[in-house]
Order: sequence, then structure tokens, then C-alpha cells
Amino acid sequence: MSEAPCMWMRGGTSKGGYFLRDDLPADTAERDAFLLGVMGSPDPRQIDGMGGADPLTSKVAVVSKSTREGIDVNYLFLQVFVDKALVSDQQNCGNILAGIGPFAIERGLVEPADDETRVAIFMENTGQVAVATVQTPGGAVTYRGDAAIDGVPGTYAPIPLEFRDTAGSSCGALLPSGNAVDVVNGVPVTLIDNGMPCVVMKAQDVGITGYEDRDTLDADTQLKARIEAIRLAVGQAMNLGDVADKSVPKMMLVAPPRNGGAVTVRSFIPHRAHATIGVLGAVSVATACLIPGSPAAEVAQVPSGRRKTLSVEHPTGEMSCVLETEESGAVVSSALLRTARKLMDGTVYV
Ligand code: NQM
Repeated sequence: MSEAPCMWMRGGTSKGGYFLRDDLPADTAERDAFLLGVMGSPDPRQIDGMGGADPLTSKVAVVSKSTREGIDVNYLFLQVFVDKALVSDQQNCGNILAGIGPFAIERGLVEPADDETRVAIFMENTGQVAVATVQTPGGAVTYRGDAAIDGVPGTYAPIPLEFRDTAGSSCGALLPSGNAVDVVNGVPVTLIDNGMPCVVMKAQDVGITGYEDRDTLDADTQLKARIEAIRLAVGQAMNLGDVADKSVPKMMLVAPPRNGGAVTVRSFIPHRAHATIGVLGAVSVATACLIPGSPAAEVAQVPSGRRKTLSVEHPTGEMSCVLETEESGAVVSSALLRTARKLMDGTVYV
């Protein structure tokens, strides 16, 4: 296959190609070979493709109409590695998710309501459901609006995202090792999955402050080697198997908030520092802040009440996660605000 209809979109603070499932090869190997060609991988510059030489801009969404009860569309997320000939379905992506509702409406998979349209999305990577609310004044998607998210210049139409029951999405349990804290290579960590498998540790325990910028973190090869060793060591305990060629778990280095938020995070996804933070990554870190005795709880400022807004500070601002907890303190749902924008609609060639 050498060409396919495709929409390029910014979803949250990420960017990628959005395809209808039927526009891609049904055979997985053939599909992945095509998508590597679309992005220009493997090549650190992705010069011969659409990828932006960054894992955050080398992402793909595959969307289809759903036959599941109460669900509008299915969304499969694929991470196209930049410098390896690898396409992985082993993680979800809440930022690219922000573009799914608008894309589904624009492609006619979902009938728009007047004003706003709720789109129920089955996330195939983890078997869970998200609900996105898309602005559709007069029955057409609009990307214009007043909502700002840190990491993206300008303002756009708000796209609130709601998640339920994300605990154990890929690892089978919120705390796959059964512990609030495990000590790995001498570092206390929480192995957690509330929508994204994450290893949460105090930044100071791996020799940084937690307030560094992305470039400084990306240049710190010693730090990267240290956290990669921890990552490889916890794959089995997180029920992820050998994670050498997987983009999970994400490594989350936390520190006390500095701007009135709940916690500060520097995340590795997993080999490059994130410019902001992933959506479900932020939900997982915010959830870790609520677990007594965890490294995150030690540095976090957690608001009281069953419904809590935790502002997760990141290298270029913050992401506010609204967590709904039950009496036991367990998180039952989460909500976040994102925006998205259609950048290009046409045919992509390989
Ligand atoms: O955690 C990057 C992103 C993500 C993932 C990554 C994401 C999420 O910012 O839900 O959004 O962690 O690979 O797009």
C-alpha cells in the first residue's frame, strides 16, 4: 500500500495522523510497515516522513465505528518509534484521544448535536471507555474557542475528557506489585497504573531537583541510564513482561509543587523527557499522590474532599486532573480539559 486518506491533528500537546480503520491494511505487519513509511521511521530526523522527530509527534490514531452498546467509536492508539522500526500498541494516549471526537464527527461516524456532542470512545489498547465533549455549534465541529492548555500557544474550543475505571488498564491492578512502595536499585518507587503504567519516584532520589527543563533532562545521560535500569527491572512486577522494546512504563520523577499546584513532575516516555505530561500519565501520578506512604504522597499537597482537583505541574505549565474518590479514598473517575485542532486533511503517501 502506498497512500491513504488521513487527517493530521494536534491532540492536546501531541500531534499525529488520524486514520479510519478501513483505510489502513487489515494485516498488522503490513499496516505497521505503512505507518513507519508515513512517519519516516526509523530515522532520528524522520526527514522522509510526516513525523516530527519526537515521540510526541510520531503518533497514530486508528478509528472505527463501534458496535458496542453505548459506544460511538473505537480508538486504537499506535506509537510509531522515531529511531526504531517499531510500531507499538502497548500504550494508550490521552492527548491524541482529544482529537478522536472531532475526527469521528468530521468523518461522519458520529452524528453531531447542535451546540455540543458527547462522543463515547472505546480505547482498544486498554479496553476502557472515555467520553469526550466536542463543541458543535450548528451541527459542525469548531476548533475555535477560549480554552488554553499549557504547552500549546493560543486558545481553542474546550474538549473535556472523562475517564472511569482506568485502574489496572494495562497492568491488571492499580498497584500491580500489591505494594504502595517497592525499593528498586535502592530507589523507593510506586508501580502504578491508573490508565498508564507509571513508575513514580522522588526526583531527589535519582539525583535531580525535579524542576529541570526538557533539554537539560534529555542531555542527562547518567540520569537516563539510571532510570532505564529501574524501568527494565520492574517490567515483570508490573505484568508488562520484557519492556526493553515497549514505550511503557513511563518514568515519573516527582517533587513538591512550586506554583500552588499539587505536585511537580518530570516524565520520561520512556527514553525522552516529556515536554509537558501525558494525560493518563498525569492521572496516574495524581492517583499516586493519594496513596499513603508513597513517594508522591510525601511531596504532594493534596486537597481535601471526595472530589479533588490536583494541578500537576510540568516543564511548561500544569495539567489539572479532577479526581472523584469513593469513601475508601480509591479514585473512581477522572476528568481533564484538552483542546485539539485539525491541521491537514488529505492523502498521505509512502
Ligand atoms: O499519558 C505521551 C502524550 C503521551 C501520552 C506518552 C498521553 C497519556 O502526551 O495519556 O497522553 O506518555 O507517550 O501524548
